[in-house]
Amino acid sequence: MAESCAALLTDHPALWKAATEHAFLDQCADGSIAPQQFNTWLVQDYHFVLDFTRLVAGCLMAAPPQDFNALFDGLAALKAELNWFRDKAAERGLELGTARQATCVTYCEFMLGLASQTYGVQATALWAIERAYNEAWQKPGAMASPYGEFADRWGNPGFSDYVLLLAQQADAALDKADGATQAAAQAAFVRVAELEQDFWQMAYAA
Ligand code: HMH
Repeated sequence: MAESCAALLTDHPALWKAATEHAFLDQCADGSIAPQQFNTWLVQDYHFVLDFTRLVAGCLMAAPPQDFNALFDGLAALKAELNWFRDKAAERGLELGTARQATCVTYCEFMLGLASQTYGVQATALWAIERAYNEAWQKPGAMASPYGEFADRWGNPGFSDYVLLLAQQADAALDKADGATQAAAQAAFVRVAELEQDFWQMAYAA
């Protein structure tokens, strides 16, 4: 049977739970996160989103025309998101030129490496990365000020719809794909889950 986004989630419950639940998020929800830790995440995630944007551009290079509109919408949202990160960093007096931590570098290299994979693998990774944040930022429930704005960026219903569309596109690609692409898509999903878990932890390693 062909791999699908729903099957990837049900086949790896513990891994996905670890990717989408973390003390960092719980501490944002109850307001107890140390500002330094939140700021560490913010700066590193800005660097992450720069290379994530390149991943989406790579998907556009490989995608069938019927998938273009979702990717255009994704890129437009990333334009707004990168400007929003710059605003948040300025409000907090943060230096975005700060070096990337090793975990961020590893995640960025993984994302750039996806460009040499087939579209089914790229589409699966794109979905998994967006799904991770969509789920993670919603799980703790309403967040203490000022973190509600951050939770809403990835937890809002429009973003959830976008994630569902990305799953449909990945499923359509995987449905037609050979066994090698399906195996590589599963491996990419597992790697995303591992890297997401590491990324939350990185906030505590400044
Ligand atoms: C680490 N994963 C990470 N950062 C993000 N901004 C997203 C996923 C969603 O774009």
